[in-house]
Amino acid sequence: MFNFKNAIAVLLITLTSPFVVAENLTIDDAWIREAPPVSRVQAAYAIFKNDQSSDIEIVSASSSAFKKIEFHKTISENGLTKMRQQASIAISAKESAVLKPEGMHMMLFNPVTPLRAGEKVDINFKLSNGNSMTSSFTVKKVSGSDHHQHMHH
Ligand SMILES: [Cu+2]
Repeated sequence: MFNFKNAIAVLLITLTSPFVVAENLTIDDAWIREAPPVSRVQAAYAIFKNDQSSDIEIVSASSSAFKKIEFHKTISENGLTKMRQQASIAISAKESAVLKPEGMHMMLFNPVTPLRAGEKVDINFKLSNGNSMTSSFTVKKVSGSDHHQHMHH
């Protein structure tokens, strides 16, 4: 017998959104910069939007496609551009944390296989409250110089 209630439940599960929501955190515009096959490090960016009335802290990130993921901040010091590792990404209540080139970013170390533009990679985030969430990142080719190529030796 056709069960209308179950049919709606299945439909809702099937309708996946382009971004992932956990609690009141939204991850949007998630992408990884395509790197040359010889590269052992590449950068990832995303917009983390906190819609709740309390702060959210992302304490770690991991992916089966990379050996290690770190949070970095690009800073200018004595005229030199440097990267500093950050312990976490903090997103204030009702605010967004924007990870973008030349700013906060994720550093992805030692890809298991070279990733080409158009491929998708899941990255899992652990929050300070013990919860975690996963978001799909799309590899994109970006023309122009990539300072990461000579920053991590
Ligand atoms: Cu970096």
